[in-house]
Amino acid sequence: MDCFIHALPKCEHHVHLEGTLSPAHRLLCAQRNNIALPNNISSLSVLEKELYPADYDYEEGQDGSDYLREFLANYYGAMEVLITPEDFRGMAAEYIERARKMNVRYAEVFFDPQAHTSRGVPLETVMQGLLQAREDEKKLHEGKPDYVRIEYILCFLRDMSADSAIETWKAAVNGGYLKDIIGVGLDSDEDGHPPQKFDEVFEAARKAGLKITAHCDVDQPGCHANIAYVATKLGGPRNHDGPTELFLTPKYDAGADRIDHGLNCADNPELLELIKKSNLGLTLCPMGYSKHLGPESVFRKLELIKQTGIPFCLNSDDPAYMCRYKEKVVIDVQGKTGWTMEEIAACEINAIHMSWTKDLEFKKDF
Ligand code: ES4
Ligand code: ZN
Repeated sequence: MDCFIHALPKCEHHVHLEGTLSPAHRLLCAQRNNIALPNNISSLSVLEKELYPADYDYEEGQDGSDYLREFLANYYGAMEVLITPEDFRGMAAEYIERARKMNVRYAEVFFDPQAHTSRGVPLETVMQGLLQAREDEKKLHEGKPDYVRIEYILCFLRDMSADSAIETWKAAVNGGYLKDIIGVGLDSDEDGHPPQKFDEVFEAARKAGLKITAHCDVDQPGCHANIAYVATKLGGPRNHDGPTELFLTPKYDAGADRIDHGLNCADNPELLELIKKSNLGLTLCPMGYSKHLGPESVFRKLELIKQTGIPFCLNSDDPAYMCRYKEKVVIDVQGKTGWTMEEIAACEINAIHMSWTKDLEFKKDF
């Protein structure tokens, strides 16, 4: 089974590029930029042990109330070493290399510009690095069987202001970067920051022809209402870009084009019905929730969603922190569920249908 999962051509639609910042690259950037790591750590093994605890114990559920906030503090803290285009390029290149080794053939990757602009790192620096990594991959591998196609999704940080999101959007427009991204997303701390707060910026993105998605995290207050809003309203009226039988096309009266996470819809039959009617897919990250929700609850919800026929795919979220890149996520989900090869392959077929690229050629690789 593990060999089958390894060889299976895979897609990933829910991975935060900054969540792939490895201890090794973090140390390299810290040294290059003369930035001291917490506790003046200067050895890779100590950094791994102290700041990337491998205690991601999926067997034991634990109180998750502060889980996300604690995780986000680590996640944003680690980014202080990312200063130059080369730092961003290296981070993206490392993810692409890992994707290649796992037979991930296509990924739509989130990035968080405000996590950098708020530290004084301009959007141009971030984009230069990300785009260079993608260019390098194209130059060296396009046309070969191990080519990793990458699209970028620009995320707004929901715990920053709506004005800051608009400012970020304008910087992307003025920098000429809309052609370089496939969509926009919404991440960070959901508590007290419902999607409605970002109506204006999502409507602008939809009018510009970009795809739209938003995190509806797990066990966040208001998550059911947020899922309903994202599924029906986010972004305003949809562009009629025409259904094809090759891609999952949300209904024209749906809101977003996908939902990130959304696992808790399993607790609400009306919400399940709504998502099914809207023809939306969920980008689930089951191994990422197991730590705080407990595997029993996560896999019960996952099986329930599967039974409804709502399309979903399996993703890593923040693999450097959650100790599992895509291949290991699929292996562990299979281990927990006992799904057959056909059922595992069906998740990857869903992922193809849920993908946003207009490049139909990539389907040939699958
Ligand atoms: C995230 Cl797990 C999670 N939730 C919300 N926002 C995020 N950004 C990166 N990882
Ligand atoms: Zn996420």
